[in-house]
Amino acid sequence: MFKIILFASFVVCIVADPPDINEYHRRRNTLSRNELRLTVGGNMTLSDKESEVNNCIMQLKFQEIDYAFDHPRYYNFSQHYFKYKDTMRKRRLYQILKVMPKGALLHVHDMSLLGPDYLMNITYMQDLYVCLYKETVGFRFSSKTPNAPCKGKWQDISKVRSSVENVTKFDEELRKHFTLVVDDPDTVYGCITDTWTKFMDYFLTVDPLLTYRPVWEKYFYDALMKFREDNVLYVEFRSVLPSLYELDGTAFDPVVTAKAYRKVIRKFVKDYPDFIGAKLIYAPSRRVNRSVLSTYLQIAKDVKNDMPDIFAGFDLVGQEDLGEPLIEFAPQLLEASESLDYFFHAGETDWLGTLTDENLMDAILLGAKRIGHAYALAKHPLLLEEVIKNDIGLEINIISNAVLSLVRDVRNHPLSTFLSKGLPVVISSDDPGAWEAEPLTDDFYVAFVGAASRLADLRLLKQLALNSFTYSSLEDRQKIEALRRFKRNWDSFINNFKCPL
Ligand SMILES: *[C@@H]1O[C@H](CO)[C@@H](O)[C@H](O)[C@H]1NC(C)=O
Ligand SMILES: *[C@@H]1O[C@H](CO)[C@@H](O)[C@H](O)[C@H]1NC(C)=O
Ligand SMILES: *[C@@H]1O[C@H](CO)[C@@H](O)[C@H](O)[C@H]1NC(C)=O
Ligand SMILES: *[C@@H]1O[C@H](CO)[C@@H](O)[C@H](O)[C@H]1NC(C)=O
Ligand SMILES: CC(=O)N[C@H]1CO[C@H](CO)[C@@H](O)[C@@H]1O
Ligand SMILES: [Zn+2]
Repeated sequence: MFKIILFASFVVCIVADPPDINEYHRRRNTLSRNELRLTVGGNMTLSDKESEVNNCIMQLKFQEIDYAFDHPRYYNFSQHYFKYKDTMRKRRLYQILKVMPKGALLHVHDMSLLGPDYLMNITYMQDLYVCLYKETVGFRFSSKTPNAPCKGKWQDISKVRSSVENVTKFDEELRKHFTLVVDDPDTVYGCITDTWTKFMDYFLTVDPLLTYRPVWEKYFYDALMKFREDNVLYVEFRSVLPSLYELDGTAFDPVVTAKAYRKVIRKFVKDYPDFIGAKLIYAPSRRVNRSVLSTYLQIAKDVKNDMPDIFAGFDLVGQEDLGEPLIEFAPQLLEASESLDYFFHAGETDWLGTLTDENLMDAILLGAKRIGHAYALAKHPLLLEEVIKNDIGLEINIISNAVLSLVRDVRNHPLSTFLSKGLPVVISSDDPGAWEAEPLTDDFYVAFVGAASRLADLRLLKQLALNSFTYSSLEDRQKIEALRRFKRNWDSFINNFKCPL
């Protein structure tokens, strides 16, 4: 190992052997293999047929990434999502992910499931009144002029349309209220406040359009249809359970909204027996005080007692930096944790060391089954350990985080780290309708090509789909059935695969 060199002056030196390059390569290979095995899906074995499909997918993925590596100027994922979403959908790899079974969608919100074109169609329904005032627009379905507040005056929208000079132009302006997508996102959305202000305006505008009871039911049915077409098998959606209303002004309480969901889910599963179904996470606003929170918790318990088959659990929503932190409600939430499962939004922030950031700690201590976003988690080594120890699913919504101004270049999204460490990740889409994304394929594509390792392959995609069932709130026997159906769809995807190369 060591040579003793005697010099003429009898000074003794000890010199290390030159390292053996073969040994060096062995160690290097071990490191690289072990690291890959740690990643999500990294320990999975593919069948021969799956390996063939994988070779094709990886050739397409390498083409895209290696081209971008050589031409960073044209790297789409360092642009705003609005700039590349349409060209992305033409990629051959995207088309493959579109037809690939992707499992369950576990994080989406009630009023942003479908896009602006769907909402535009609703504005052509009968009995709809519109309140136009300066830049704002309000809606209300009613059998007579509504008495809801309006700074301008309520008008029958069909009469407005027949009186305007140019209906195309009128509709174009109206449509802008139903989407965050703009041509120049970098100027319009200068900072997170601009984005969230527009996002909140979106919800205020669409709320009265969607909460008309017949529309609410049809909207959800059509959303399930769109999810199914995107090769999603099961959905857990969050709802504020808004009060639904009828043409004569009758308003209902939140339990009626939950019942409407149950009715639609039952009908949809009957019409499409290959679909597993959907469950509700009751997720009202976090911008409330403790007494209002108590009523929310009571509603959650009532809905759970009444409809245990569709009720998954409880969460709070709204811009985390502005709402109340979970610690404000800790005593109440701790008490209710006996009877409710939690799926808290937490750590959807860039502000390390703030109360928002600490929501992660409270979500974990309150026993959350999954965490929504967990964007800030990588910065907390002990919380990371807790997530692994308690096997808490992380609902990652990468496009949402990019659109809502947390990250610009998706290569810098913490999902890269989460995947490398093999954390319990599921991919979801948050509010796909509000930014005109497909229910799940867009997020899968951006995660796979933009955030995951260049080397991550079909095993990652399959593990992500499997994770979506593992971390769902399906009961054990339902999970077994869901996995059986997923396997059937997956095998058929693999067996019918035709490589476009
Ligand atoms: C691979 O990892 C997953 C998730 O960490 C685990 O559930 C599974 O049992 C592992 N599979 C093998 C073959 O080791
Ligand atoms: C809107 O309605 C038209 C006409 O009925 C229909 O063809 C179109 O598919 C609808 N668009 C959406 C997004 O539902
Ligand atoms: C109506 O508005 C649309 C969209 O702004 C425009 O393209 C079209 O030329 C207008 N039509 C007329 C007749 O002015
Ligand atoms: C809590 O908020 C509600 C609704 O804003 C309000 O009516 C109530 O007075 C508040 N309660 C307390 C104790 O501040
Ligand atoms: C690699 C890749 O997908 N590049 C595309 C990025 O977007 C532009 C248009 O904005 C396309 O022309 C490129 O092909
Ligand atoms: Zn969300």
